[in-house]
Amino acid sequence: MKFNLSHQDPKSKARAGVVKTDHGDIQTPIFMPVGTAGSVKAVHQRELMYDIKAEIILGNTYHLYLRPGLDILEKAGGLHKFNGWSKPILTDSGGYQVFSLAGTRKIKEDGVMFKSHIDGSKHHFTPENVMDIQRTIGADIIMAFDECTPYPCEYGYARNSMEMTHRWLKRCIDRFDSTEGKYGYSQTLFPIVQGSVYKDLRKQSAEFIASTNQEGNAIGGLSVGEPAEMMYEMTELVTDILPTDKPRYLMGVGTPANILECIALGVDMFDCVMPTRNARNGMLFTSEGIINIRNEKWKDDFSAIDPAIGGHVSTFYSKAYLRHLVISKEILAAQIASIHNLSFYLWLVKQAREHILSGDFAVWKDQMVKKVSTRL
Ligand code: PRF
Repeated sequence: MKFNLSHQDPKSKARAGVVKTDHGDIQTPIFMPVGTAGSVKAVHQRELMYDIKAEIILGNTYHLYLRPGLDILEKAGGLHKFNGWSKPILTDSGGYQVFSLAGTRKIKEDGVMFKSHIDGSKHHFTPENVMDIQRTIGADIIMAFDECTPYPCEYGYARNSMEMTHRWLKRCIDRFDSTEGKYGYSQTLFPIVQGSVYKDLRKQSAEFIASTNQEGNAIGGLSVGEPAEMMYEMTELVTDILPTDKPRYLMGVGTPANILECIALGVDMFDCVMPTRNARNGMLFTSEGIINIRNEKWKDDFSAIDPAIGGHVSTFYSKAYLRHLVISKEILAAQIASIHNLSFYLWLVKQAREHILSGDFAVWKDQMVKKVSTRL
């Protein structure tokens, strides 16, 4: 993997660049649709490629390891071959998913024991086997095994957890460096900054992560319930320390406004279930603001979902028709809404990139944050 930083916004910390992988280039800043179990829910791969114009998608180690399992993934020749997505893939390490299984997991220095949410069977994740599993899944970018602390989190717990995440990272790097990709293309490991909402811990973690000198870096443990201002403060503190010549990935963020604000703080990559999950509940993100499509007011609005962003689904189907599908519980409702919301997120980061390239990002961002946060 290579990262070429091409532009720096003069009035903010926003950057534009290109991440180069063996499965193609990613223009940053970028949003990565979440495909937990090898599928972006309600969206198929041709739509991801040609309608949404996704450049990279996510998969989850935890889900893919439990089902279909490593035997099948290896027999298929890796996740790209299995699901037919030939562009870049990033897999999360399972750190976050396992920790959200409160009650059915035990965290120790060696790793985490957990029970499958599918059949209750017991499993053990360690920094080493999580590297091996991600080698078998075969994503282009793989994530270190970390503990994502909850919010709120006591200082002592946050410190011990961060220190364990750092020790786990050394084990991840050792294992990653002593193994190779199984399918003939290269993989890159991103370490993850933790430290909850404590400035001294965040600083210490960012310095440690930077010192490991990997090809990209991630920021975890945010957007877990803390106020947005706190998330921005921690993000800025960390981006000020992480090397400028490597991509920065803010995990699990966020709303359109969160993404624009964090691009302004120097983040290059984002992922979030929000566009797809909220689509399935009838919440649409548009260039004019947020729509609850179930609302009576859309029942005879025959205007396109969002003519401004282009793309077939957003310009072809009307709000009234989509509302009808949602109210009638038609499967097509989830498809149209998911494709629209993802198209909007990809449109938004592309606009951000263009404004960084043309030098007026900061002014555009302030106007856009207001627009995209409006409830219509
Ligand atoms: N760690 C990992 N995955 C994540 C997070 C994290 O802290 C978050 C936090 N927002 C989302 N996904 N491994």
